[in-house]
Amino acid sequence: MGARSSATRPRAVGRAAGLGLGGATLLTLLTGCSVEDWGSAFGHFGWPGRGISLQAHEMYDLWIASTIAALVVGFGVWGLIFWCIIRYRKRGEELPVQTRFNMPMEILYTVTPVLIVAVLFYYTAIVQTSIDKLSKNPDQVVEVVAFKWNWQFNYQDGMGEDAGTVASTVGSSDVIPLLVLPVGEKIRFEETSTDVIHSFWVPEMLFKRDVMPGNVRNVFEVTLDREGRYVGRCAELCGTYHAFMNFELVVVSPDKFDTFLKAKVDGASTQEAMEAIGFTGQEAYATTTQPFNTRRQQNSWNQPETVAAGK
Ligand SMILES: [Cu+2]
Repeated sequence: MGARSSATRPRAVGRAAGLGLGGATLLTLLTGCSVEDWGSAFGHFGWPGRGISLQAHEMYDLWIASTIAALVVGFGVWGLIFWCIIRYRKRGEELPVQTRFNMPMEILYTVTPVLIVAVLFYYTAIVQTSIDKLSKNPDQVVEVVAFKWNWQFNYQDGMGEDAGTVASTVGSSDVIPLLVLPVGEKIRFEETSTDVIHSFWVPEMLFKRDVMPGNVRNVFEVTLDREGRYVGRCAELCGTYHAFMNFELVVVSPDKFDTFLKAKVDGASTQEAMEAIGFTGQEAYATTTQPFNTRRQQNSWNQPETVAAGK
């Protein structure tokens, strides 16, 4: 009697744990806890939040949901490992019953991983297709030109290499370039590099894409949905001043954007155009690029002192 009850106890514990886990999952589904609630409870699992574009939200949901699914599977596996270690620990010199080729078990642990991979693949393919989708009529086309070691942003009047440039912003050794864009509009980015491979990266967009030299033109579209100012960086090690290759994305209302672009078209500098939409003084310059800035003369270790002093 005693032996029997000690054998059933671990099984009951395992069953209760399984029920608890399933119950907790069901409860969160029924109480309507969103993926974002889960994400913020765990510090977004390393990402800087839910992002600032419709595309970012899709990637965020996929990332958080698959991480949680991985953790659930992980805890299940760890639970089984520890349960086996304790339940079947060595108790004497007698060799336990040797079993092998348990067909249901073999099938179970072949089918389960295949199912998990298939589900992950399915959702990844859906999100990836959506992120890469290009529309026929984007609201705004920006040509991103990367070079050693800065950025130029050309506002285009059409798509493709033959389109004309309406206005452009370029960074220098002293001024960090600003990329001003409207909220809620479909923006098409067309990337090209004049020298080596760079990578356009706005961490808050949860997205980066390589900028290739030559005739490879990477194109993607983004609809921004949160106004604000966000740091942008080069994410491809491209040479000596790679770390200083920063820019700032300024997301404003469509009205402000139109005013900005009109000022640029009329010949204003980027800073003057920023003042025209209410960003005066220091706000007309990049504010988010710390701890790195592009004032190379002051930060560089291999410049003559005269250069290091300023001009
Ligand atoms: Cu670069």
